[in-house]
Amino acid sequence: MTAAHWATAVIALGSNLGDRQATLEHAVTALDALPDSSILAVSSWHGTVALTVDGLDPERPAYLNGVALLQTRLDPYTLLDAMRAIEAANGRERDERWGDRTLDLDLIALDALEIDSEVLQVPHPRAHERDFVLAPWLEVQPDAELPGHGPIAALLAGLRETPSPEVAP
Ligand code: A4P
Ligand code: MG
Repeated sequence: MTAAHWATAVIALGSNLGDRQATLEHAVTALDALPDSSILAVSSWHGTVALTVDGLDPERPAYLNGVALLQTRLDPYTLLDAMRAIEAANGRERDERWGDRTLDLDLIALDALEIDSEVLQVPHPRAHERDFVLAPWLEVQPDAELPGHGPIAALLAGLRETPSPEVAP
């Protein structure tokens, strides 16, 4: 379904299996090809240590993470379905929570919209505490605010008082 107004979706991309950069670039191309949608900006790819339910785990394959801004008229649920289809087309299998994956696409924010339903929470409930989301987002939208949490520059600065390791891409 198409909403009446254009909005800017902040989409976080992550991969820690296979040819990570090629997968992320395919995903950006696929997002740009969605109906009523076009990519406005894409961050660089950041090498990051895998965060698991037990904490940061340097023994797991490292991630490449980035953020894309997508101008879209799709409603949030249609966009989520499309993102899940792109994950599936790129070999995503779901088993373990926060497990290794070829592609993860998370909807971080959609303008100032707030949604808290069973299948979709926007803003993404863990984005404010994630260096691997905030750092690439800051590159493409330095003045951005995360609804409910404030400017992302301040959130990232706060996290970096207790730094998490980055690894080479
Ligand atoms: N869902 C609800 N809200 C959203 C949203 N805003 N965006 C639902 C996307 N999905 C949303 O996600 C589980 C369910 O969340 C979906 O069915 C959707 O309806 P999933 O992608 O199947 O599973 P997941 O990604 O394993 O779970 P989750 O809880 O979304 O994980 P996160 O929080 O995305 O974390 N370490 C590094 N270094 N880099 C990473 O990118 N990513 C994760 C995944 C863990 N560790 C990481 C990274
Ligand atoms: Mg996810």
